[in-house]
Amino acid sequence: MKLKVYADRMSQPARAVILFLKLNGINYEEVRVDIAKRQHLTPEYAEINPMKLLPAIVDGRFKLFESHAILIYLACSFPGVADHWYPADVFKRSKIHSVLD
Ligand SMILES: N[C@@H](CCC(=O)N[C@@H](CS)C(=O)NCC(=O)O)C(=O)O
Repeated sequence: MKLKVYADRMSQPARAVILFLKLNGINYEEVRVDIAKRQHLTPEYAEINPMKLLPAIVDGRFKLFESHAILIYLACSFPGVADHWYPADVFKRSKIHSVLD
């Protein structure tokens, strides 16, 4: 089942997730959720993200929101993502966390 990304490209964190996917050649389906039309406030979207914010992803039965958590999940879950995105080395990884946090 293809990874689904719930996004409105007006959203910077949504764009960050989409850029990461594109740069790493990860196959995904973008589901447009229009903030201006308040589509993120529907009960259907609340099933995806109870916080009713964008972005969010659904990967099979797994749902996740918060862009930094999503980026880390993608870096760790998809083969072929270069180590520099989320390094195994604890010192280098800590530098990534200091930027994300
Ligand atoms: N810390 C969250 C921020 C999510 C967020 O605030 N998204 C905004 C768009 S940039 C949103 O969905 N706003 C809709 C609203 O506030 O009703 C993340 O990085 O995913």
